[in-house]
Formats: sequence, C-alpha cells, structure tokens
Amino acid sequence: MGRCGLVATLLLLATLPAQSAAQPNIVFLMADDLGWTDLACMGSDLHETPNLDRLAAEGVRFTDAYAMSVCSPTRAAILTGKHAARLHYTIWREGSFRPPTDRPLIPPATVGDLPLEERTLAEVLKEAGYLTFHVGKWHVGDAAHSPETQGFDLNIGGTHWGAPNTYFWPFSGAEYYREYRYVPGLGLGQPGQFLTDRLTDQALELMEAAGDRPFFLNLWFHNPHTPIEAKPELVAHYEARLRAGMRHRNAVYAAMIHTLDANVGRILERLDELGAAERTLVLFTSDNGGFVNVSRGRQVADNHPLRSGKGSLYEGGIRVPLIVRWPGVTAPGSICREPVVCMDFFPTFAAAAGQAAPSALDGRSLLPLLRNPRATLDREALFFHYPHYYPTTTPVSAVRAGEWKLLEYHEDGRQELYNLNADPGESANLALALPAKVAQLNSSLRSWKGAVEAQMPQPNPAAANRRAQ
Ligand SMILES: [Ca+2]
Repeated sequence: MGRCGLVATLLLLATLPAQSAAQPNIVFLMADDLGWTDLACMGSDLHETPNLDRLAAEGVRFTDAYAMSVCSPTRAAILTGKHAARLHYTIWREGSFRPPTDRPLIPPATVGDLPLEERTLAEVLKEAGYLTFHVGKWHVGDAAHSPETQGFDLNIGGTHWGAPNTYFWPFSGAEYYREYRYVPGLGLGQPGQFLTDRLTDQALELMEAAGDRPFFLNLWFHNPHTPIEAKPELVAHYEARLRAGMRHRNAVYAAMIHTLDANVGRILERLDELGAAERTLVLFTSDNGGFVNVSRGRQVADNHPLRSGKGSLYEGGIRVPLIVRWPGVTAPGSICREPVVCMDFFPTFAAAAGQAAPSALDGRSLLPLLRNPRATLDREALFFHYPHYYPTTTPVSAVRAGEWKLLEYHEDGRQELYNLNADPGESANLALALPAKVAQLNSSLRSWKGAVEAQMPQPNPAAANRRAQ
C-alpha cells in the first residue's frame, strides 16, 4: 500500500484512544517452516541469526514450544485460540479441497476457509483499542475470508496461497504452483528486490504511522518456505562457510534465514528508534517444523536431534523456536522448558492487552511463564492430530504428557511410546515394554479426540480391493 492510502486509513482510525501504559504494542513475528534448530541460538552449525539471538538474550527462549505440523492449521489455531482438530482445519488450505483416494485411508474433508463466525485474536485486540495490522502470509481463507474480514484494519500481502511464486520482484506468476499468485498491497518495485524485505518495509511504515496508539503487528513471513531462493551474495557467503561434517548444509536455505533474521533486526531497531521497545511485547516463532524434503535438488532443513520434519507428528514436525521479549516482564536471557503450544498466544496477547479472552479456548495464557520461566501451566497434556498424508507421514495422532509421548498411526493402529527426556530423537519405541503407560496415554488421547470431535480418516475400499487382488 502506498503512503497516501495508508495515512488515509489511519486517519479513519484516529478516534481510537492513545496508548495506555497498561497496553503494550504486540509484535508477532512468525517464520514459515523454520525448524527447531535453524537459529544459531537453537544450535544451528551454519546459520547466522544475530538479531534473533539478541532477542533471545533479551527475553525468554522456550525449549519445548509446539505448533501444528503444517501451515494453515497453526495459523487458524493462533487466530482462534482453538485446536486445529476442534476447528476441523487439520491440513493446509489447498490440501483441504480434494483428499487423496489412492491411499489405504481416505482423509476427512476439512475446513479450508476459517469461518467468519470465529472470534479472532485480531477482533479481540481491535476491540481493546489496538490498531491491527496483518502483513505477509495468511493462507487461512479466500478473498471472502481475508485478514480484513477477521479483525485486521489493514492487510498487506495476505491472501489464499501459502507461498509466493518467487521471492524476487515482482513476486507474482504461475510457474511455481501452476496458478497465478500475486501479493496484494505492495506497489511497484525493482528487479532484485526480495519479498521479505519489501514486506518489512511496509511493517516499519505501519509501526511509525501508529503514533502513540497501541498496535498489533501480525507479521507472518513466508520465509523460509519453498521456493528456496535467496540473494546471490548471501548464498555465496554460506557456500564459503560450508565444512565437512556440518549438519546444516543447504547454503540457499541458510541465506534465506539470514534475510529473515536481518528483517527481524530491522523491526527491533525501529522499535528502539521509536522509543517503543520498552512498551512492546515481541514474540517470534515458526508455524511448523523444518521441511526435511528435497527442493531444487537439495534437502532443505535438518531438525537433528529431532526426528523427521514438517507434516510429521514426531518432534521435528511440531517443535519450533519460540522467543518472547517483554521488557519489565521477561528476564533477559531466561529459558523456559515448560511445553507450550501455538493456541497459547491468543490468551497471552489478550491478557497483555488487559482483555478477557473468550472462554473455552484450547490455549493457556503464558504470562505466568513470562514472569517466571520456572513456573508451570499445570496442563495435563498437549495433543496433536494430523489425519492426512504428507511425504513424512501417514495419518496420525499424538499426545505429550510430561516426558512421555504416544503416537497412534491410523493405517494399522500402531502405537509408539517415547521418553522425550531420555530420547528426544524418538528412536527407541517403548510401547511393548510399558503397556500401562501406553494404556494411560491412549485413554487420554481418545478422550481428547472425542471432546474436540476430531475428524478421523476412513478405510478406503478401493485400496482394500487392490490389496486383495
Ligand atoms: Ca509452514
């Protein structure tokens, strides 16, 4: 959006009250497909992420933060505070349209557009007096379910698709996904410009234009989702850094993350320049685990020591980086090991804004943990449900309770039990050795699936016939 349109919109909103000391700005930064170990402060041996490392040093870093295993379900869960299984939004938007019919199970038909009836985080914050800005990836609805319909005053870049045709200007085209993709709200550009930079340009403008009114900036980067593309000089930098034995080996992916980090740095720097850092809650996370499949001839991410990646309910698919900085609340350089999940952000932000969150959310406010990282949420368990296929998985549900994790694979009813403290890589299946623990977790998982009315995949008669022949 050009400055004139932006200013006009903000003038229309000028009746809102000025920021009170009790209402921090909320800057929600989310990467796309960024894996658990992809930041230097999370253990990457290749990627350089000085700005996110600094954010962690100034705030609290969570070691056991979870998302759903693919894009849209996490976004829907964040916006509503409800589990994706409860929303029946368990696969990415395009994946919801035509479930496969050639596999042993037929996945359920799911929601592809987040219903307008849902009360969203943006709606709650808007009612609390916030300016609400969405910038970047949306991927939870068509034009009739765009950010503007879900509580956002402004939308730049948010549309139905999940990845740009290309990260280089003009960003649009139909080569990558065989449908024409454009980025709404961005003006003309120059060859060589990178989408992540351009979206941040817009976000900086919005932060400045907000003046002394509290704002909620929902900046959802597409980076580092495929297409794996980066600035040539940064790719050369990381190719020169590669050494034998490194775990992280994709220089293009590393260069993408470099640009992601640099843009987080620009946001933090502008908060400092505006004198707003002290009254701003900044949260950074990813929408699912790192993508471990091959793109353009190379494996993209490597989530070691965690098993597998995006799509899977092994830890590599669902455990993500999470950093929160809220001066005066979070202690610099602190670490929180309590398991938390993306639905927790809604009640957290609502509480920070002094608003009551809707009742019956699946998330919990993280404020007790922000104030004291050794506190506990006293939550029985975290649940996951992905009744679909992905290159990393067949339909599966999972539960994590304390150090224990149970996975249930629906094609054959197979159950796997792991002790995450002793075996974070989920390599030693203890299900046969500990039947009582399996029974206990299985009962908990079954109750939860019933309570949220989780959709289940169904046997595929065609596949059964094929096997019989
Ligand atoms: Ca994603």
